[in-house]
Amino acid sequence: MTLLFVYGTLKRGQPNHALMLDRSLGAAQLLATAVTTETFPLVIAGERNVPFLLNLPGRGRRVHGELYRVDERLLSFMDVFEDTPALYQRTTLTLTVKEWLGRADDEQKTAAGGVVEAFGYSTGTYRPDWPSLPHRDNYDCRGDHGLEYVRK
Ligand code: PCA
Repeated sequence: MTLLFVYGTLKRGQPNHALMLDRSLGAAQLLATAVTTETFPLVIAGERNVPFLLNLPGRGRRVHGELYRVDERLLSFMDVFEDTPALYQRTTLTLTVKEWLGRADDEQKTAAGGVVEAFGYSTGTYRPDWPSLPHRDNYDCRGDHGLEYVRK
């Protein structure tokens, strides 16, 4: 079992969420809404207005997203889809659970203080001006930023 935190286009209601539900790619189970325990800059950048969590802990804001249990097949697919390691790198993030949505008897639920570690796609391969872009805390492709996501 692997935990994956998503904060961008893979969240519910966002343009790539269908991939999380596509059983031909693997399996994902939504466990909880969660927020990063540390702060990071979450910026919308590049020609396609893509959300990036910059691997600069201590800067930016705590980033809100969703915690999933995924199988190895879906994780392997996502590594390719997210162009890892060129565009993003899959790193371990510490999350604080906000609302538990999974099974009541799930072992993860009892994790101390609702703090769990999960993989997430962050990046250290960003352009020098990206850290000074506006810092978000809850990505929405239709937000008032007006930077609509452009699919590959
Ligand atoms: N997809 C991944 C990283 C950013 C993105 O758009 C996610 O939703 O977490």
